[in-house]
Amino acid sequence: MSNVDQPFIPEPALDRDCMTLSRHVLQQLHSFGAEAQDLSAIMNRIALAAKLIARRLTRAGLVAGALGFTGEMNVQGESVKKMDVYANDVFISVFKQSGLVCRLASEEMQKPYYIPENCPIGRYTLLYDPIDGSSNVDININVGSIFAIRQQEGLDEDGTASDLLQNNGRNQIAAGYVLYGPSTMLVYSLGTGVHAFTLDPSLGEFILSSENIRLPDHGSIYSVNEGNFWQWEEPLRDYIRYVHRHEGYTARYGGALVGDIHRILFQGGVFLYPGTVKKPEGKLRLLYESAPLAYLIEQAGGRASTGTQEILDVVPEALHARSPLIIGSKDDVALVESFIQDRARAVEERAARERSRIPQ
Ligand code: FBP
Repeated sequence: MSNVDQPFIPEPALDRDCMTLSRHVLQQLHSFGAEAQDLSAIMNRIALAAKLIARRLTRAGLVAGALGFTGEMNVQGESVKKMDVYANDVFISVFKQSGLVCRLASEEMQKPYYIPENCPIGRYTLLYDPIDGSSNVDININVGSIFAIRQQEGLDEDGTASDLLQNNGRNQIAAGYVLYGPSTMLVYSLGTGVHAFTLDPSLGEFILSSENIRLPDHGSIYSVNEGNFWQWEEPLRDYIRYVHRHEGYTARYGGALVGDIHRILFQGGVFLYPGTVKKPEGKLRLLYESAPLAYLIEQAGGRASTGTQEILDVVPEALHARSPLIIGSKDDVALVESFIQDRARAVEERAARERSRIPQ
């Protein structure tokens, strides 16, 4: 009796263990065509970068020169960690000889990096933050990597990446992050839902662990560095006073955006990195921190805002442009925004009253 007569029903564990990232991408795209194969291959290279960085992080305390500062400052004006440089080089190395990604832009590089052998055949740009939460690296607390894939428009011969400054975050064709925590997880979206994979070290493969993740409309968690309280505009202070005075709120802040967003993705709530009086644009970088995470969270039913505009509608003014970020469950983001709108309305009403007092 041949096997065509008996449908092949693999045991559940086997079927699960075969749902690798590259297979899931093809399944999501319902295609084995060239574009789908390219995106599947790109995601597979990002997975390799994540494995290499995870290996380095898990043994960092035993590897000479893995921890500490390089003594350099990066384009953000921040002291560079050795792990930042290692991780940045890993992302470049995994795309060499791929014919996939022509240009890489990262938090650690002033200008984009071009892989000549991939250009112009490689039609994609990778934007990434190689190590998110660098301040956690040397004390063994979780960190992450953040990535977004965009179509490269034009040849960008002058190397200014001007095409990236003409479009908003809705131009991303895929985005995600890697969380280097007790287990290493990769969470991504191609615009068809948000899916999480867990690295199985015994297989060396990222295996699907949660599919079509949806975050609740409201969560009890608020995540913000309250140490900046006196640097914020009044509406944000009003919001924090509100959650301090109301039952049902709990503070969680890990010092690494990826870790805080991962918690909110699974439990709901809101993360805030507002602008300050001195730096109204805030700290976080739009193209490789805020926009990729906004893409994910919107796909999971949440929202991401600057306070007055959807993050995905913001067109960057520069490669390393920053933006205030309020992200998470949609009711909680709306609550924060309401304090900003109330304050703006009060200011406007006061101005109108002033104007009405001036004899015409
Ligand atoms: P890096 O990508 O350079 O680590 O910066 C971003 C970040 O570390 C976020 O991960 C985190 O949410 C935030 O900065 C922490 O900033 P602060 O120490 O000001 O609270």
